[in-house]
Amino acid sequence: MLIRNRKPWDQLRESAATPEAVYLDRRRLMKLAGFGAVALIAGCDGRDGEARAEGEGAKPAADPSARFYPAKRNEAYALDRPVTDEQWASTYNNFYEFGTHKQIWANADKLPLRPWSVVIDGMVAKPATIAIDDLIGRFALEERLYRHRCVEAWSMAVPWTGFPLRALMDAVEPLSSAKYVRFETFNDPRIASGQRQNSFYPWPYVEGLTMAEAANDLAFLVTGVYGKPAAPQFGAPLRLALPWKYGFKSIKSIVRITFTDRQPENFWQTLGPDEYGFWANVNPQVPHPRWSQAYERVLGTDERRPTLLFNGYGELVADLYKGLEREALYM
Ligand SMILES: Nc1nc2c(c(=O)[nH]1)N[C@H]1C(S)=C(S)[C@@H](COP(=O)(O)O)O[C@H]1N2
Ligand SMILES: [Mo]
Repeated sequence: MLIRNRKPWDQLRESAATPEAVYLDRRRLMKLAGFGAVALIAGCDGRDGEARAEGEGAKPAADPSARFYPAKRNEAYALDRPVTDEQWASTYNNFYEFGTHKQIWANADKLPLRPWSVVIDGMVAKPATIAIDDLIGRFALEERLYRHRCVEAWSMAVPWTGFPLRALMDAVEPLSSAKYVRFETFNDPRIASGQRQNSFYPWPYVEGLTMAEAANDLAFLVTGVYGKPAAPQFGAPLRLALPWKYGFKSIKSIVRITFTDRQPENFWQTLGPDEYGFWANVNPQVPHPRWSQAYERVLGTDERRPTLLFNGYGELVADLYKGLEREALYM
């Protein structure tokens, strides 16, 4: 990533301002969204009242989705290495909204996770604005052990909880004109210290996938990790996990999912087009312009491991890239 000096003021405490720009209340959401669409995907099962009550207090007592954890593990996704120690994975993070260093977990704790809603729009038959707890309640959660390979050449192995992105796509019915899915993170400099300090970055953080990539079995929407609701630094309350791609594709704290016919230009591509591209599939043989990708440092250990093509998931994803050999598939 772009290397910046860490400044003492990176550590300044946040104000506790209410982020109205991102978190609309449920009543307004029902008015804004097509009511039918919301009812159709989200249902009205009474859980929403619970979420609202939690959201109105200064500090929510408990995560309203806690009862869904731990979810049953899907054994189809096996690891070739131990799961990374939770302490390491939750204190060594990339989340530029909260700073350019790895110790952003304390800053990220300022992110209010409720109320939270996700807008689904663009080329889709059933656009909707969905409260996060309605979304979580709508899909069967499962646990998957996935490897994660950051473009900076460190890696981890994590027990994510969530549901396949394809399940969401099936529910909202993208139109045949849609060629890509675009994901967007919240943008609120009052909450996110990194968005204040690096105001010249192209916020909000954006990522994108082709429809075929999004529909692949591996593409996973994450709500929890280590058998419980995800902490903010992991990208709560909703993030992607795309284990065959460099970590920057796995966008955190999603507020909008848009179906489009135009290839989304992602955050890192906008910042450094010579170093980061759209596809970003893991490949040990294609170096980053400033470092090798042949090996990875395994987080929480002294181990240096050879990196695998598609991060070891080639059997499941290599077919997605047939005929695209001329594209910059590995940056
Ligand atoms: N919104 C947002 N999503 C993001 C990032 C970010 O800075 N902002 N960093 C990415 C990068 S570079 C990596 S490696 C992973 C890190 O996930 P982790 O902190 O859970 O390990 O999140 C990705 N998703
Ligand atoms: Mo990364």
